[in-house]
Amino acid sequence: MKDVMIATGNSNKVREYREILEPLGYVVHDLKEIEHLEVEETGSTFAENALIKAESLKGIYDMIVIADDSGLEIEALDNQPGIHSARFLAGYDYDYKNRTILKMLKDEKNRKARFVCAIALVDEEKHVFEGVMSGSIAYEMKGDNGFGYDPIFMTEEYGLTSAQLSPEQKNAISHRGKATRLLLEYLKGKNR
Ligand code: ITT
Repeated sequence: MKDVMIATGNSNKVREYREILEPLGYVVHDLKEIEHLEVEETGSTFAENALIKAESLKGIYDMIVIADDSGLEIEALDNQPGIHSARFLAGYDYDYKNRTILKMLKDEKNRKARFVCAIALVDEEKHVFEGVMSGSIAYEMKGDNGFGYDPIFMTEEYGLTSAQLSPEQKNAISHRGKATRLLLEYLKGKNR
């Protein structure tokens, strides 16, 4: 049995990783209910920040450590909020954050946006797996599924916001789904 630590304070992420890793025979450990992983994300890319989170725990836990970093890049806003997605308008809820973005883009024709996810795995070796979901910023909020910026993100594949998709539909095209499938391929190769 191989032990894996998931370095995140986000319980949704822990659940998703459990679903993927336990069927492969991994014993999944997490940091329990801490609100936020107390690591300064000082990197300038998603990949750097995912590695910073994973490496911060590698010294403490003698097992494989996995962490990820993700966010929304909006072309007309210089790719912001980007790596600052979790901290953008800190203290406000996502209803307010999403309304604010819609206002910022009120007269903007270029609505191009993308979600990015980088998953870092630190063992004897280090690996980063990246996934991207391309789309655009909608003109109004729609849908109740998902979380975060999903209600304003119009997907290319469905012509619906990612908050209007079922979890399975979103997972099939999402940044996190794509990065996770790359991680899975790597782990399957290792276990062969
Ligand atoms: P940890 O750092 O502890 O893992 P976190 O929730 O802070 O947990 P991130 O630093 O990766 O996670 O922040 C990602 C932010 O990007 C998140 O707060 C959302 O606002 C946004 N985001 C990422 N993926 C998203 C998705 O699939 N749908 C909507 N918003 C998303």
